[in-house]
Amino acid sequence: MLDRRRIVAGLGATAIATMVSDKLRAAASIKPDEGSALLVIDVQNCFLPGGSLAVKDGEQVVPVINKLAKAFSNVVLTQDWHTGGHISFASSHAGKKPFETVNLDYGKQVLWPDHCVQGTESAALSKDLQVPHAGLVIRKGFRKNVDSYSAFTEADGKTTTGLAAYLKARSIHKVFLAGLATDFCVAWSALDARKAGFETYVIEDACRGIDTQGSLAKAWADMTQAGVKRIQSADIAA
Ligand code: VGL
Ligand code: ZN
Repeated sequence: MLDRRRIVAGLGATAIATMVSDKLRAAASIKPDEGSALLVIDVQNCFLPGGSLAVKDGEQVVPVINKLAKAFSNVVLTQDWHTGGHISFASSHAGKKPFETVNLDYGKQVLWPDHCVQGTESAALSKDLQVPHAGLVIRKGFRKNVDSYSAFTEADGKTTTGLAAYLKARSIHKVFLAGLATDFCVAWSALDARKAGFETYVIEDACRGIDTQGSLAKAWADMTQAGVKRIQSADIAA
């Protein structure tokens, strides 16, 4: 009787130990290497509390990104960088309000409050972002008549920002995305990264979404469909 109890207890302990070690392994299973880059999307004042297009809880991504960035030797930052009177601003379309849409020659455009105008404090990167080793800042959406949510390709679907060529020239084939907003600039960048052939990860807890008219659920569905991997910051080994 005693023996049998011991055997059962022993098996239980082994099973539990296996489960625990699997969990630990799953907890930080991705180790960024020289072929990996962290893309930090649009962590700018305009998308943070008090900004003209503030993303709910947007400030919460900053400490997560600061910590994550230490695990990457390759980091790229992006800035949404619009002209005054930009075509994506509702104020540029008579009778239109923010979050309504218009059809432009390159497709449907969501209209936004004025935001991230070139050279303004609103367009500056958050002063709390601590990524001094970032090697490149990509600005996008700087042509008055074309928006660019994506860090790779403008909304006309053909004008490149040069980012894919830059990454490839540096033998980077894996990209990890963080920042704002999950359902616009992060998602569009992730989808274009897949199109350009990169292994693509979106770090969910290092992003926050705008979520207008179902955009967040749609973005995740589109990203999953395109083979984007949805991970958490805890999955990345420091
Ligand atoms: C963004 C809306 C308009 C973003 C930029 O960074 O996700 N969203 N411009
Ligand atoms: Zn914008």
